[in-house]
Amino acid sequence: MHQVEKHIEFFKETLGVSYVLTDANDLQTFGRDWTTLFDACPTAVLLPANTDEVSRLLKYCHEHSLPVVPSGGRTGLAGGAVASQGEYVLSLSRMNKILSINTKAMYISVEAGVTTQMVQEEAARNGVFFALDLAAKGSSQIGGNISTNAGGLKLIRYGGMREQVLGLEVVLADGRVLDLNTPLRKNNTGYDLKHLFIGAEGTLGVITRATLKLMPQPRFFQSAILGVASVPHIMEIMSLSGQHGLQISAYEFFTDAAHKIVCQMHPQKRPLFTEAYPYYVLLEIENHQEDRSAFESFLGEVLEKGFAKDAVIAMSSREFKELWGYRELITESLASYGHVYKNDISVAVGELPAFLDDISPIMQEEGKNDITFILFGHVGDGNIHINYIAPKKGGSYKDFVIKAKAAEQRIFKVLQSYRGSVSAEHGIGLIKTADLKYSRTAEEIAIMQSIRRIFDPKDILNPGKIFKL
Ligand code: 2HG
Ligand code: ZN
Repeated sequence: MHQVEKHIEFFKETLGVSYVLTDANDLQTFGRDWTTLFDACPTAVLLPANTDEVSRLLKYCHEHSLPVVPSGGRTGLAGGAVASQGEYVLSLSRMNKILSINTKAMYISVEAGVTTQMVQEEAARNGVFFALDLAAKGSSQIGGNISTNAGGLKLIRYGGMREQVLGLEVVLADGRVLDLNTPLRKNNTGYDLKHLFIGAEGTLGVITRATLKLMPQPRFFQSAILGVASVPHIMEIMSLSGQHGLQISAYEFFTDAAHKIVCQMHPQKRPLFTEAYPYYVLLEIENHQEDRSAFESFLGEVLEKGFAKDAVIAMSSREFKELWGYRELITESLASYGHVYKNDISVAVGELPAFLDDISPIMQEEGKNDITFILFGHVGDGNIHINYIAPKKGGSYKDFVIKAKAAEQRIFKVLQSYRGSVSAEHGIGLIKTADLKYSRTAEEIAIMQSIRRIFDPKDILNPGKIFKL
């Protein structure tokens, strides 16, 4: 029997025939994430039902040196879940149970395949709150969120995924199960190994279970979108909110070009203001008590001082959703517009205005090469998404990416001088392996390689992702 057939036979015996997929459509679906740069080419998709099955699969793959791509909701934007080299995709989507929720000790315990939204809804049903919020929450899975240390829309208030994790269960490359899954809030007994797996993009182990923090449910939300003339004004508004004692839970921005494309692709979305402004800021305040006056007096001062030119305030939960739509629809609108290439960078929050000034001549020059730059993102965290776009009729995607990458390298050199990050939240995956050097020193990369060798000496877990061994 051919080697591959022997492996498939073993997987079918272990999981049951229905849970080993080799059909061309399934391979295409499970072999890619939301990036479009790579071809999907896995050998098979494996769908274990529990930790024991994951352990048996990995033990076998380790013994036979078979490459494995751990796979969550595949909403990633860095190619971290792409299987383009005949790998075996290990999808945790059948492991989607909420295991327990404790509203006194404020934690929820789940299997890795539950979606972010399922956790949010289970928390809300129990009168508490799970703080991670992402535009992709309906599909993104907790295991993937942890493996990529997802950031999202409320990081400014609650931190990213790392801050939500209390405990983890992880299956190592050779099948050993590492049980770090306690709800302890404090534990200073040596190295806290769970942190190694958070943001490791599936290269150090496969996360099978997690215990996550819960928070009291905020009851009152207020939000507004402001039309703003300059980036320094965006920063002034943020610091003024602090002076008014407001607890900001989201501070997002987008340029007029982003706004125009959302309105173009979604005709039901009318332009926000009669006049166009260079930037729009979406800010959200969460409160446990209703207090409209503080928000209103803050907005009054923002307008009076000229930091914003105009404001639209959500007066109901329908309007609140409506306002968020202008921000959350950007990624999808760009994808339906044409060719897209993405950056996901950060600098220290206070350095954003200077950084954007420094890269503005690059964007202007490169704009002459038929690239339009769309800026948006989590400005309150210093995390900017730069999307390079062009209409499809202008040429092939491949040629467009070559041009976009040339522009990107110029931007990354400036970023390096700010000691910024080439990936603030999406990760390195396959897309940014050559760019890791802009944000990490040779010593750091060497140490990361040594750690990876300890956990995965045969390099079977997500080989080639983040860096090569
Ligand atoms: C977001 O903030 C996501 O909406 C996607 O991180 C960003 O499309 C992007 O570049
Ligand atoms: Zn983002």
